[in-house]
Amino acid sequence: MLGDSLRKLIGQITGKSYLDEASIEAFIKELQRALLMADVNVRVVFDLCARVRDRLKRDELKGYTKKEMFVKIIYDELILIFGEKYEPTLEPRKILVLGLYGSGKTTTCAKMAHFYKSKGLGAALICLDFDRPAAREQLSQLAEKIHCKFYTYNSPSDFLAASLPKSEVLIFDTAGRNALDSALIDELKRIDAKVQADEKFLVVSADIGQAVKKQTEEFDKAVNVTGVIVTKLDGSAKGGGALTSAKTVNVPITFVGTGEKIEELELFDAKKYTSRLLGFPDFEGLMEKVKQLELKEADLLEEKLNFRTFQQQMREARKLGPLKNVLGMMGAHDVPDTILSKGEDKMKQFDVIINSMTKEERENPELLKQDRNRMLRIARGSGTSEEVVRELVGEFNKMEKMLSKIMKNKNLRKQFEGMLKGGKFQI
Ligand SMILES: Nc1nc2c(ncn2[C@@H]2O[C@H](COP(=O)(O)OP(=O)(O)OP(=O)(O)O)[C@@H](O)[C@H]2O)c(=O)[nH]1
Ligand SMILES: [Mg+2]
Repeated sequence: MLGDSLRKLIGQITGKSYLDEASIEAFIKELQRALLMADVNVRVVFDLCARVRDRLKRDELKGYTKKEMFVKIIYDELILIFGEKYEPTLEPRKILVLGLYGSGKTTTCAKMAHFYKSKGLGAALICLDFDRPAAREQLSQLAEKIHCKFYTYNSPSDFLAASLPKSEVLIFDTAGRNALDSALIDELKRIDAKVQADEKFLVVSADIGQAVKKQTEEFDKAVNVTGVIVTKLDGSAKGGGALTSAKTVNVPITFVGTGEKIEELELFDAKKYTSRLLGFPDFEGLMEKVKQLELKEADLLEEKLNFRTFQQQMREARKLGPLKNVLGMMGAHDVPDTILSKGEDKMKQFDVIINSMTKEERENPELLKQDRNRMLRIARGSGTSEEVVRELVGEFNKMEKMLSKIMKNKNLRKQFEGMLKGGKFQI
């Protein structure tokens, strides 16, 4: 799936301790590959990659690390190729639904009627598929199911848009074809002239592949498409083509179908969709958190380490919320859940233990390290055991060793970052 490959890529970027030109280029190639595999149009992919390269050179870091900036640029640019957030007009209007055979027109008409009804509007379904008697039956059953009005005609000449209610959302289902041939174009043009629709939504199935660009352009040329609906997004790994085609003819993706059921229709929101693809429901919030965490790391390097500062660091890390997301963002993708949840429990225990120390002990770790009686007292006072206190001292020692090494060697500072990001250090 596109999401899988993108998440893997983001993990690799954030997990890398140092980004040089060569690795950036390799990651961009990987991004290119992931998008092409998902059937995103070649032109769109190359333009996107060019913009990523360009912004990497141009954009100020604004407090982000280069890695975060890289991820953020990818995120921003993906949003751009998917479009925007669709805000439907919640007023009576006429919506004409077009598309090739089996793309999901009829189902989507009913889903949309259900959607507008849920927003308090009246909705009616109108069958303009004169090719198959079964089409009429299908839409009529759906109308019944969602309790909305249904209109049908024996032939195109019987149909008169003027006789339809004016105060409702009217949704017109049309006939499909194997391809957009001249017969279909003529029929759609005739219908279009009669209906005088406010919206003309082209329905494309997510698995359509590279053909989508040409198809969207042709429909647009024939009847001026105003929006695209992508269906079957639940079943395809290749939705990238369909989702980016709308942008190429400058219309929005309006709705996406995510299943066969009436309720399985969503308003499209490029930001939300991209965040979901990358595996971060609240991407911007997360970026903010990671930035804070990195600043804390910087503080840690400046400040003398003792149990008081150690405790502060742990608390900060805990405040950041779902540790898995934060560590994931920092590249520690391989950290299994069990270690993470154990990590959080441990942190709580460590916190209580540090609270049971005297102020002196907190400021002077040496006092504790050499004195078993103190350890036993703290274990009793915190309701833990000597074993856990020793574990805390052990963690503290590890951190201290690491920090003193870093202090002696500037280059190691970078490695420290990498180590935190590689998940080897459990906070
Ligand atoms: N999984 C899934 N199936 C869908 C979705 N939308 C439609 N379908 C299924 O796709 C099939 C075709 O849907 P229709 O709504 O009949 O398509 P159509 O474009 O009206 O077809 P024609 O009128 O024959 O051109 C049906 O089996 C639907 O249940 C979707 O979002 N997800
Ligand atoms: Mg149909």
